[in-house]
Amino acid sequence: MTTRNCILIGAPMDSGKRSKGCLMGPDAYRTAGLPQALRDLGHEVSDRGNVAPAPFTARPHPKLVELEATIAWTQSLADAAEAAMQEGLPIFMGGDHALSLGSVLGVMRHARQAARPLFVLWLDAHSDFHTPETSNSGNLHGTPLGYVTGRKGFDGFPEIGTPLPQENVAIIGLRSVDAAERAALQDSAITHVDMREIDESGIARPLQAFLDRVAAANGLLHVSLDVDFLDPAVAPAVGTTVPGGATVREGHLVMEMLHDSGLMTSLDLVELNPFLDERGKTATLMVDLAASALGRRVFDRPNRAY
Ligand code: HAR
Ligand code: MN
Ligand code: MN
Ligand code: MN
Repeated sequence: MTTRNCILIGAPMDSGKRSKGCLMGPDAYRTAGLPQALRDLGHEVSDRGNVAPAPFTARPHPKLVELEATIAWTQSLADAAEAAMQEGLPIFMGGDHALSLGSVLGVMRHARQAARPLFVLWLDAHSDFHTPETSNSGNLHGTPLGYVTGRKGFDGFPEIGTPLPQENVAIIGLRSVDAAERAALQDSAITHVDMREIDESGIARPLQAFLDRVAAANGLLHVSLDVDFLDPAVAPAVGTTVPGGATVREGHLVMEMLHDSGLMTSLDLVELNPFLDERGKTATLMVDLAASALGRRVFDRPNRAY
């Protein structure tokens, strides 16, 4: 198996939504044994500690939650992502999904320098394709795919340069999409796979089709894993639970296929809210999923009682 240089970056970002607790995520992943799980697979692992936001001044906004803090995190995380991509495989331990505003931006900058196309796999119940204008909630964790694909309205955020092409994005696991997002998604070239399609045809087929496109383009692949991709019965530690999500095995199969493809070059683990967990079961499952993405085979898994 190829040894990877895994760079763990804590992103205790909690500004992407009103309800708090994701700031405890990085330490929950450490406590659940993420660094050792990856070392046990033979990888180099360096935990770089936690990133902090760039300096900012908070101002009240009529709709958007913690806009300035979110912009400040986007700045610092984009820099951290861009730097880590030079050295190895960054794994962002979130933190809410707004952290992907920065992680994906930094990876985009790296891909541009490396002259490689970037692809993004978004594993989520939600499409996170809002703009600050279309968002009803004002929660910016619902916007990162809108931002990186170049939708308008991200005033004050770092310039993204050439947007990520819609064709290079696949969202898998959908079951909660707001009306404005649905309209924009249907008009887009983003691949979007909902739970009904997964129920009917399985998760492997659309994933493999996307991975084949990444491979054919010699692309980099950023994977963003939202806890709520998983069914809340097995992954309760998330503020935005939606019933009817991916099973434990569907989650592992995605990760195992990612490993076999050899294509993944960066990973976000987002939306874990340890305050809502049950005896660490969600943190443990997320660590196991990350281990599968880095080569742990189902045959070799430790015995877990989820
Ligand atoms: N679409 C809803 C909103 O914009 C919920 C967004 C939830 N997003 C999270 N989870 N990152 O994906 O408020
Ligand atoms: Mn999300
Ligand atoms: Mn979600
Ligand atoms: Mn469509």
